[in-house]
Amino acid sequence: MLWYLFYLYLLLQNRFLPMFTKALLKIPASTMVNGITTAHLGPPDHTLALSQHKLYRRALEDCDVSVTLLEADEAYPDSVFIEDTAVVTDRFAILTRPGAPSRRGETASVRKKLEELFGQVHSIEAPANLDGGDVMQCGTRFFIGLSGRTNREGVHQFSELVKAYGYTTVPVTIGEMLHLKTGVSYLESNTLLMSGDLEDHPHFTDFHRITVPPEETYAANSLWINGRVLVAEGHPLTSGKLKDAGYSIIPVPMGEFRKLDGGLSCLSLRF
Ligand code: CIR
Repeated sequence: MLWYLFYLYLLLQNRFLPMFTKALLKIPASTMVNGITTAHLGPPDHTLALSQHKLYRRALEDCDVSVTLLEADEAYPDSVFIEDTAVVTDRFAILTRPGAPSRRGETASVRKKLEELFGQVHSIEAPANLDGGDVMQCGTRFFIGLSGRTNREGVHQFSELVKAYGYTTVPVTIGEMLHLKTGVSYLESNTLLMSGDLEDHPHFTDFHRITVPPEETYAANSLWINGRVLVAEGHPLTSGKLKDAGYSIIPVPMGEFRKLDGGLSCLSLRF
């Protein structure tokens, strides 16, 4: 009897997992060498970035996601990090107002594509700032990092927009990190992958938490897609922990994007 209930629980849990069918990516611009960075890892190599981007795209396709590629936006060195320009679900699209002034114009080409796909597109307006990298969706709840890029007005405008669709929001004050998702990723099934400094954050204690070791904090930004997890290549301890927890892993080389503080999730919008 107990086994039957457990089996039913697993079936129901899988039944309610989201299915991502589409993703938007933007080709890295050759101007990416001038992107914003605090990493001290040297300038990225554009040619290598292009090939890493292709592998990222292939990893998404291997997870049954149909990828649309937007043209490189040479006027915007950081434009490959498309996640920061919008928050998209299967029901709605919200164009952000990126916190870094040099990135604000990146939204124009994304708006065009989202309007084609969704018809209506909402947007965050000044004086609000909000970066998609600060927005972590967990079912019908959005955790939103209050960071150097996302301000309280951004959280407020976003909350009002999503309320109309039945979603709630939880603002999260983060420390020195660039974005909330720099340090934490939702792996569905009430499970978070996170860096040690967020582990005891009061907002996250109800989740099952998998922590990345201190020498692999970059891997805290990983990406759950349709039952598999994309993890930045070169993080064996994190990959091992995820495998032990039952996840199937796809390693993706991220070296050139890391040089610009970019994590795995920031290279795509998924819905
Ligand atoms: C920036 O500083 O805006 C870019 N160089 C990196 C953005 C990374 N975005 C993300 O992780 N969501």
